[in-house]
Amino acid sequence: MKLYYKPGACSMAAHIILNEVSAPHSLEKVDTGAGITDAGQAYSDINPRGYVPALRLEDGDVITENSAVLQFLGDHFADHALIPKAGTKERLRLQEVLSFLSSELHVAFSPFFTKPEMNEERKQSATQKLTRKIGEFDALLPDAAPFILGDGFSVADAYAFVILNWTNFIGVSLDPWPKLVEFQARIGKRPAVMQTLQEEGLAA
Ligand SMILES: N[C@@H](CCC(=O)N[C@@H](CS)C(=O)NCC(=O)O)C(=O)O
Repeated sequence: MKLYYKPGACSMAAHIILNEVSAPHSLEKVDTGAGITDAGQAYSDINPRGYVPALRLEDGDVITENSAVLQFLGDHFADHALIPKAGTKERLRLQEVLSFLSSELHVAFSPFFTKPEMNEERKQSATQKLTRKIGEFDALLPDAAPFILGDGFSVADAYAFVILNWTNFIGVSLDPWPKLVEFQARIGKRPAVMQTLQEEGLAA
């Protein structure tokens, strides 16, 4: 498999999962602004929508959209129990969380990356919306279990970790949500996560 990625971007969730399961894989960095991969290929030939992640399978097929990529990896490496079985209520819960992460929490960070020059008023309103979404995610996390779905690490934890890590780049503190601070520390200590941060050039 080959993962098209950008350091620190949402593609890092799939990268974490590939490392969690020790899957043989290669990585190709994408300059999404220029629309070109490290190997000099036009990225629009891989994902016509121009964003990461994209996962190329051994048969040449390409999967895009983080929720789909993560569910594919979870199902493909089913022995690692990183995703509930398809068709179960637990799987539905996982899909609920992935949908919230991609269409609510992830999107709430977008203004900080796409319009970094926004004025103070817009920044305040974007920050308000973002902190509301962070609070909603905090409420989704169980109080007495380490991971989003309970006792087992899942693909949703990897995605949540990556998104919440962006607070470090935009100067928003997670301190008002101690459960999230602990969550980030817990996930950040996983060997696969440390390896991924290292490989993407983001290790502290
Ligand atoms: N709907 C897509 C959104 C993916 C997305 O927003 N990717 C960002 C990085 S997190 C990206 O590649 N943006 C283009 C850029 O940064 O230039 C998904 O869920 O996979």
